[in-house]
Parts: sequence; C-alpha cells; structure tokens
Amino acid sequence: MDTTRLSHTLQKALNDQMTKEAHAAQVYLSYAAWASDQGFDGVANFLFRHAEEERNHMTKILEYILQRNAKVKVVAIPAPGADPASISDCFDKVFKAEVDNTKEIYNIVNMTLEEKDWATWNFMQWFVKEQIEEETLALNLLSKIKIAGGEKASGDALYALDRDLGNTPDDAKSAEDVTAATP
Ligand code: OFO
Repeated sequence: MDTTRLSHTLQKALNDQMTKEAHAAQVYLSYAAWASDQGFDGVANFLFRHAEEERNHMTKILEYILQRNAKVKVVAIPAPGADPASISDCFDKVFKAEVDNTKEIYNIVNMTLEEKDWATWNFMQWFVKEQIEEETLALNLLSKIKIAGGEKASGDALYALDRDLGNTPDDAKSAEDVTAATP
C-alpha cells in the first residue's frame, strides 16, 4: 500500500522550494558578510538574522515532507550571485528576492488547489502570511534608504540607518518566533 500523502508533483515542488529557501539563506549570508566587511554592522546584523529565518523555512518544509511520509531530497545549493554594489542595491536585491519567492510560494498554492490537497494548501498558508511580513520588511528597508538619499545617501545618513537597523531587529517579531508559535 502506498502510504505517501503527497503527490509526486507536490513532493518535487516542496523539495525544490526547500532548496530555494536554503539558497535564500546563502544569499542573505553573503550579503551580511559583504555589509559587515563594508563596516555596516547594523545592516549585517539584520541580514544574518534574515539568513537564519530562511534556514528555518527550509527546515519547516523538510519536516512537512517527512510528516506526509514523502521523500526528502537534500541537493546542492546554488551559489549566491555577486555582492551588492551599494546599500541601496543590496536593499533592492532583498526586495526582489522576496517578491520572486512569493511567486514560487503562490505556484505551489496553485498546485495544491489543482490537486485538492487541502493539507498542503493549509501548510502553505503559513508561507503566504510569512511572505507578506517579509515583503513589508523589505519595503521598509527601501523606504529607509530612499529617505537617506538612495544611491546618493551621505555617510551620515547611512551611519544613522545602520545604527537604526542594528537596534531594531531585537524588538521586531522574527519569523522564527512566528514559526515557534505556529508549528
Ligand atoms: Fe523564506 O521567506 Fe523570504 O524568501
């Protein structure tokens, strides 16, 4: 008797998404290292935390695949791309990465609808909600850099922004906290 509770299509889509979350973690890790190297420790702190959250997302999907008695495939994670050219470019890239990931999440939700796999549909709603939070965070970063002057931001403005980001994350509710609250 087949005891797998995921179709082959969804098993593959969730495994692929697991690797995409791991890739996002690597990308944010590389941006964090770049920001730290540039002396922006506040930005780096924010990005290190974000990399952790992406790893949590990967694990959350892995656990769900196992829970549905399906096969987990851990594969190589593609390398992150080039370092950002500036803080403004970094925040642009973060926003784009989040919007792209939202599209991937929506694709999987569409598949669950087609298959009428309500368990996986329900599971994916956590990610739909999470992407709203992450897009909002990324939009806030874009607003901050815009106020600071974008590519033309002065050293003083960047210093203030960096200090701000170094202080705020611990007050903010992280995705990790949300995960713990709604396993
Ligand atoms: Fe995994 O949430 Fe961002 O991308």
